[in-house]
Amino acid sequence: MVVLSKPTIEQYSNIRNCLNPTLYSGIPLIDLSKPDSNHLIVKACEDFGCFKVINHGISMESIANLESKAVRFFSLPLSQKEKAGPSAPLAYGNKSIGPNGDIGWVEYLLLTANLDSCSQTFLSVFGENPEKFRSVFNDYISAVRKMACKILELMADGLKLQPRNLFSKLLMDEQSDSVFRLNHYPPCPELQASKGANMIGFGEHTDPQIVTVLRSNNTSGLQISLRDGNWISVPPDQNSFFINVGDSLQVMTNGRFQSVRHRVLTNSLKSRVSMIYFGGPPLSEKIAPLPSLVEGEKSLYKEFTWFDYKKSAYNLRLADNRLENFKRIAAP
Ligand code: GA4
Repeated sequence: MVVLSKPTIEQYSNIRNCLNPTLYSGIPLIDLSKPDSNHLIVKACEDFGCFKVINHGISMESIANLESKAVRFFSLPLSQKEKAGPSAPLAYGNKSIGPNGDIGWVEYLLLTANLDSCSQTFLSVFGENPEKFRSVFNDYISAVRKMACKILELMADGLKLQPRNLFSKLLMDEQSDSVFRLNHYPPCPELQASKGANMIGFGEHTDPQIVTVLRSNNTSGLQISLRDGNWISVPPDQNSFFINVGDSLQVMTNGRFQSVRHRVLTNSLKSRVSMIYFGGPPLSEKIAPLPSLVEGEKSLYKEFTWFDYKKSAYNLRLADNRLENFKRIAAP
């Protein structure tokens, strides 16, 4: 991240005296080892669109190994990080997020979740041992994908859907279009001077995929929007993973689950690093409300392919409500 001069900082959005800056302790915490977790997950997805999980089965070693690779990558000189390239399989970006001009106090690396076909040349941005990075990455991704699939199966159970792998098989598919993102939000010391102001690291949005699995270091910054529209801060938690419903799951559940609006604000003192797995279906997969969840109710969304939805998501700004365009009856 380039250190910005004072005038440049003005291009970043400030949120003054943001509502409820205190950390909110009401986000559902699900113990994956408990037999009633399926019902609790369904309730959390209906009420919040997100929840935290413990007893997730992912080793601290696997998390720490990848986090240290991420921290090391972000500490490299900009010219080295930019070798990652602007698009798949590795896309490094700094300040501008996505193709539509959203700006944030963030730098990131976006990777395809399957690095098997990614050449050593690409991976050499991580240092002299690309194969070591590949193995640390693969360890983490396979553990996180396994957990995401378990959660999706518990959701299917809780919703009484058959077969129970009807969501998880989309992530397990060889063609699954899942992505992984490393985000670094450097501290912004200038913020200390303007008391009560927060700056946007990653603007408000919902995730377009099926499910998101987020892990961050011990620094706050993530906020979610509650059903009443208030923004609340999610406390950092080293024991859990933060899971959120994506737009595609909202559509498949015919709106019973809601994808959660979230954003990240920067800290004036501490650096935040997050590692996020976005579980997505194959590009050709048709996404539509599941007939058993529509029974007796109106189908809220038109059918679309993940390819089309992704394309439209990338054409809209982060804060736009993309799903509106896919509703059967568009909002007046
Ligand atoms: C949000 C979720 C994931 O980070 C992401 C993001 C993507 C990007 O960074 O390129 C998008 C954003 C995300 C949705 C709207 C578009 C696309 C930035 C943006 C402005 C990788 C994804 O799949 O969608």
